[in-house]
Amino acid sequence: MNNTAYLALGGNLGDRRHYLSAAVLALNSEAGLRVEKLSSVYETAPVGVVDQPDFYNLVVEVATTLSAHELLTCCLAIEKRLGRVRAERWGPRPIDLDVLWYDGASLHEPNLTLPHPRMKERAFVLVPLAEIAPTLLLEGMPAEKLAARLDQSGLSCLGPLASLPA
Ligand code: GSY
Repeated sequence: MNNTAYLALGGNLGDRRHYLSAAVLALNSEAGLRVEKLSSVYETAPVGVVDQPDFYNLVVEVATTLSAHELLTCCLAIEKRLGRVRAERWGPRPIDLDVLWYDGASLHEPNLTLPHPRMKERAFVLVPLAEIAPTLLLEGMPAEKLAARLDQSGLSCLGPLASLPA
């Protein structure tokens, strides 16, 4: 598997732990994709539309032979399989999988911008990312430095996914 990518997972409807576990399992079952690292799970206050339930968020590192577009297609298919209906853009959802970073690629296409255009402002993405990839450079700055600059008051670290009660 010759490419490394980082994906952000999150959801705030239904059994949030279950949806994260199911998404990680689904990713690992894809041909040409292996989950290499998993951050802790963070319970996070909603950003954007604030009048919705708190999210569970985590970030995974994957090794893959898929292209960035194939990886996006795979993420969208997993969301759909797990019951996500894309209704309100910033609204509540059982599970969301975003491609954050793919082998340092810089892409500006209608359905895929890489690195993810909003990741640097989002503590719910950068804090778990910095946990598993502290030295990853985003526009020349290590993820851990960028994360340290963000307001983390809406985040609470719950520990590893496997240790959360079912
Ligand atoms: O972009 C991902 C969906 N999303 C989230 C999220 O995953 N976590 C938090 N805390 N707020 C969010 N707002 C949106 S939209």
